[in-house]
Amino acid sequence: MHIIKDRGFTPGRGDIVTPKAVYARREFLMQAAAGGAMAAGFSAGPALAQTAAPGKLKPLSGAKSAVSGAVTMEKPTAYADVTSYNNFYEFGTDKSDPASRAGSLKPQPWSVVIEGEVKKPGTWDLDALLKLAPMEERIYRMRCVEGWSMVIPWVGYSLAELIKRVEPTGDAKYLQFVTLADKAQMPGLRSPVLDWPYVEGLRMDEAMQPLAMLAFGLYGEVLPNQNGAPLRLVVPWKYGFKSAKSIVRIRFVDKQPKTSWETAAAREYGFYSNVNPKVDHPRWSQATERRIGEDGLFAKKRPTLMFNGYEAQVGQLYAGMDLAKFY
Ligand SMILES: Nc1nc2c(c(=O)[nH]1)N[C@H]1C(S)=C(S)[C@@H](COP(=O)(O)O)O[C@H]1N2
Ligand SMILES: [Mo]
Repeated sequence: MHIIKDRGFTPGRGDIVTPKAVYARREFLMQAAAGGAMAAGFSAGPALAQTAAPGKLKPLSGAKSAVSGAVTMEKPTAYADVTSYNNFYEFGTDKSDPASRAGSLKPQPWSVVIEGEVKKPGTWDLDALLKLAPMEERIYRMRCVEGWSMVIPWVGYSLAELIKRVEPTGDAKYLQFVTLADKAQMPGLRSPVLDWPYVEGLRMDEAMQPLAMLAFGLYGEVLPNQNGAPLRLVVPWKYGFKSAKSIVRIRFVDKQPKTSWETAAAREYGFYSNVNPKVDHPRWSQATERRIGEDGLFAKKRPTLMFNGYEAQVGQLYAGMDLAKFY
């Protein structure tokens, strides 16, 4: 966890538990699948899954994305780890809470309200959102501000697809994402650890960058509740807390919107929250990270990459900005 208000809790190494070794590792089939298709003389077909579906939830497949930087060749983190080591404070602050408690989340029926500075405000049903653009599988590195990382095969499409369809006005400079806050479904709301609902934001040009994604699934299936069903944001060049789960409302606004983590501790969690190994968190270094699944006794830490390795794609968005000031 990041912090617990007023209790001086220091996050970091201590709360990183070793993922249970008993979990079977899922085979990473990308090379095999791609190689096999290539050998058989097929071009990469649209339905060619890059990862094996675990067979737990409704299938949701996506074609390999052509967006620059959208498919890392790094090995995806095991499905068991992706779905059991989570931050989703609406269900509690322990890493295991979302997996054990998010069964009470009802991901359908679901709708998302679009409001503010757009020519086409309105309410989108989940079904309409699922059909809005072709689904893609994108394999992103994800870096939590706490110092751990994963590689996750998401299914979804660029947030820009939705933005274009609702036609932002000239005054739309930022987006605010509002997530579900329902005490009946979310036991963690009883604790005032954050200002509910959990809110996040992006600048318009960040939101339009094709890597910024609306995700509806992972590992070829719909999102497990603990990962933010039925839809969430995924912004791979920013710390994980920007990737808001279980979104119910998107506001187009003219001023930089408030975010839950900035409200909780502005000095520690800025609006931008770009992954940056040179800008330390006030209470710990951000220079290295622990890849979940590699944290055995002799596992080396990995160096954290500028913009989480997406500098070629997103660096220009921040040209001329002092990244120590706009952290
Ligand atoms: N609504 C909501 N979204 C959230 C969070 C949260 O507590 N509530 N935690 C964030 C943090 S800190 C991280 S690291 C990622 C974790 O996503 P994952 O559990 O799917 O890996 O979700 C982010 N999105
Ligand atoms: Mo995080």
